[in-house]
Amino acid sequence: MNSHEGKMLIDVFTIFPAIFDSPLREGLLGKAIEGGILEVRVHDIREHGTGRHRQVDDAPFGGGAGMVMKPEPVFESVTACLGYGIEDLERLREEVEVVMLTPRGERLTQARVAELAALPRMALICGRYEGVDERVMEHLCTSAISIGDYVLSGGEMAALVLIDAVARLVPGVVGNRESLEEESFSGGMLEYPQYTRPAEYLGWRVPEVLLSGDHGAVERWRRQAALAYTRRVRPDLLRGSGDETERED
Ligand code: 6GU
Repeated sequence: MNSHEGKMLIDVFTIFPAIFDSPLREGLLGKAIEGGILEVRVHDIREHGTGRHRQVDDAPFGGGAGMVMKPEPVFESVTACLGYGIEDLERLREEVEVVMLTPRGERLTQARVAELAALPRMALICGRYEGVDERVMEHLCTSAISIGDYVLSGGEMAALVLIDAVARLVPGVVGNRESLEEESFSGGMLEYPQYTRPAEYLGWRVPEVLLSGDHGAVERWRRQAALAYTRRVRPDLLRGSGDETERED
């Protein structure tokens, strides 16, 4: 699954670096970073803003609402931080996956997450939702990703979603490999319901079969429960023979 034997390096480019502080310290991501399996470097695009005011955005050519992210701070921040010359964009793009987080991108799937997890490094550019000068997309990025059909105020939360999903697939980050193999989407179905102690709470008993110790019966019950649940909540996944995310039903 993973060709780089361990460590993954992610460079994030944003005008709001503080958003990343606590999500990268807590839980699974915090552990992965502490353990040296994952390294995330967060860069403030404003350090490469233009003029006395370190300007990072400007009004759109042709008019319209909102502001557009200027190209120079993004190009300069990414090339400088990754150690490439501004004349070396072709080599940069060959050597690093440079992802723009934008609602205009391709919708993220678990299959795409697995592809990214196999790379040794990637750079994530967090756009602001009003837009980023298209020359960044055309000449600096290698792909554009959206996390779903709704609009966020910026790409930062989406970048965190992507980092979390990718990090879990890097070997050594999630302890139990089995839990990765069984989970939702790897099998094209949603997960079966889980229960733990107490066996009865406020009069609600957990399904008896789960207490039976009959592993075959438990297995069959789970498969059936997953199927029934998926049919009700995400029937599109069952009709699937390819990219379920293309569907709008
Ligand atoms: Cl990646 N960015 C923004 N601003 N909104 C989004 C998104 C990304 N994905 C879904 N909505």
